Amino acid sequence: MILKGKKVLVYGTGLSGVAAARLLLQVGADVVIYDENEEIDQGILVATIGVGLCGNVQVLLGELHQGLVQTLDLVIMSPGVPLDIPQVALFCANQLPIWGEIELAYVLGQGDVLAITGTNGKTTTTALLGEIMKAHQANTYVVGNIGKPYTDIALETNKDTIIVAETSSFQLETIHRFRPKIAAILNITPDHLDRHHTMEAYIAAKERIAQNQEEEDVCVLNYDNENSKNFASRAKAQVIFFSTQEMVKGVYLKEGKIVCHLDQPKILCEANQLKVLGIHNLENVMAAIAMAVAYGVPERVIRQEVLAFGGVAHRIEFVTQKNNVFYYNDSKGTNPDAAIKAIQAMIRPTVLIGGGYDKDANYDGWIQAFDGKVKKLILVGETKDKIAETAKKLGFYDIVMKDTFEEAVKAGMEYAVPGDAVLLSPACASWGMFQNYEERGDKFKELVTRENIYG
Ligand code: UMA
Repeated sequence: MILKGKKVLVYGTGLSGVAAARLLLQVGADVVIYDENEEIDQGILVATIGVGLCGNVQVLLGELHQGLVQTLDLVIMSPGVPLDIPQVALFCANQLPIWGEIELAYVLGQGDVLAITGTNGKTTTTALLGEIMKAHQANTYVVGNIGKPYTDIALETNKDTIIVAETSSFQLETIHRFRPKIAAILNITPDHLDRHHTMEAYIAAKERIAQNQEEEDVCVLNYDNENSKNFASRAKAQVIFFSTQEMVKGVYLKEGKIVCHLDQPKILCEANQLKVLGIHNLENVMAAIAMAVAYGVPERVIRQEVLAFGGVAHRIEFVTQKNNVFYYNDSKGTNPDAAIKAIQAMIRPTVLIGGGYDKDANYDGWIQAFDGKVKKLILVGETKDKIAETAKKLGFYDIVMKDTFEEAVKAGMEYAVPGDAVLLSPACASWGMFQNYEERGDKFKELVTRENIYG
């Protein structure tokens, strides 16, 4: 479809909607940006889109009228907007094509798309694959659900561009022609059922990532996850598996080594050389390796990037190693459930820094998850007394209370001995001490990487 002169409604004024509107204006479309939320500041919205540079946009908030809908040629939906709402029924009744922002970018862009979906691990796999592909070819963009709309860069692409895209089930529901050269379905477990209603519908949305693939394309699947593995029999593309359990055609784990076996088996690296921790991260790494190998990236480049990869910022992120003490930043562990995952991933005696804003959480499960791994708990913030009481009630007494975040980090560094890990995984929000978890994690990284903590 030629979009110049077409009247396009962009549904949603978040990251996705703003980027889609900007792209549409750049290609000469007549754009109406719409949001159900009437409180949105139109001036700020228009300034954010950057209108004037490239054209005019009409902003519409609140109710959507049939009269306007009849004048439209196309609708671009934001991923957070469900498709079973009356407005979408109205678009369908008017036979309007409904695209997502991913479809729009794909249609207007060029290059090879490597796309990743899955219930868990999408962002980590996308980030690592992005690093590998950038090392292989500088003309690489990392986009999608990871937080950078694909439409933001669509017009910068050319036939040699590589696009590494994290794609959510929400985004995949509104693709039509989107065809990744290499796709991966990492795993599918129950999630977002409020939106998709049934597990079947959720699985179908995820599988759409491969619906337009042809025999020359590749689909990477997880042999250890039934819902991912089962797609192999329906995939049109060539299937490559990854597995930590079985020696599959693809990438697998054997005697602690990550082996890549397409034509003949080749050891890529030892699993214990990875900086990222936990079985889930091992799976993410193997998926990224499988995708990169399938694209033809030399093993030397893949190994170099895999071994350098410290994970996604603030999620059990490897920060540094000093005097054989390993520092991890899990500032995104803002609730006990997330913080439990970080402890489970630790493979060394751990000095744990926790505490923060009180969200009225229950810390029993978190303390129970210490499981002999946590040798010292350093507490700070509003919740420190409540957590200390819970810990003592459950028989954990190795607790140090600190007044400031800096003092807590300093104490963590002092208590750790060679062979230990120091983990910031607070199980609480950062408010009260920081604006957000990113600021807290950045402060931790700054303090532990400083030559002299007193400096
Ligand atoms: N809106 C409506 N009606 C609705 C729902 C939303 O009008 O029924 C409006 C809201 O008022 C708001 C706008 O739509 O103004 C928000 O749109 P959005 O929810 O699609 O959010 P964006 O800011 O555009 O961000 C989206 C993704 N959000 C979702 O899928 C919910 C971001 O993924 C993504 O990073 C971004 O596009 C860029 O591609 C976030 C996410 O939570 C991280 N993803 C889910 C997940 O990871 O589990 C799928």
